[in-house]
Amino acid sequence: MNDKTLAILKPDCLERNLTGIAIDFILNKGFKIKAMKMLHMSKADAERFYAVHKGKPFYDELLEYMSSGPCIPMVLEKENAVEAFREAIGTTDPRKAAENTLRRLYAKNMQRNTVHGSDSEENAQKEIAFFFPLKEIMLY
Ligand code: IDP
Ligand code: MG
Repeated sequence: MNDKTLAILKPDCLERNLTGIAIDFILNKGFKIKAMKMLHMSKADAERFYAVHKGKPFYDELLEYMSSGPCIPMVLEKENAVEAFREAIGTTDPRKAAENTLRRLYAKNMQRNTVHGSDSEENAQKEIAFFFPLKEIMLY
C-alpha cells in the first residue's frame, strides 16, 4: 500500500477559508482523493492521533489547536504518496519550507501549519485506519 498517505486540512485551513485552495493544490499535484470527511477532533482524539509526540514541549498546545475546530482528513493516492506529499507540503516550519509548497504558501506558523501529511509508510497505514474504515476508501 505504498501509494497512499493520510492528509489532514487542519483547523487553521478551514478557519481561514483555504479549504478549496488546499484541495485544488493537492489535485494539481496529481494526488487522487480516495476518501474525505469533515470532523471535529476531541482532545482525546488528538491525544491518540499525536501520541508519538507526548512529552514534547508543544504537545499540550498541539492538542488544544487540533481540537479547536473542524478539520478534513483525507486519503490521497499517488505513486510514492507519503514522500511526494511531504515534499508538496514542505517542512513543519513554514518559514523554512521550500518555495511553492503548501505550507510555505499558506501556513501561519510552526503550529498552525495548515496541513498534516504522514511521515512514513507505517504511519500512513495507521493514520488512514484511524480515520477511515476500509469501506470508506473509494476504489475508483
Ligand atoms: P509534521 O507535521 O511536519 O510531521 P511533527 O514534528 O510531526 O511535524 O509535529 C506535528 C505537529 O505539531 C506539527 O505539524 C505542528 O502543528 C506541531 N508542532 C511541531 N513542532 C512544533 C513546535 O516547535 N512548536 C509548535 N508546534 C509544533
Ligand atoms: Mg509528523
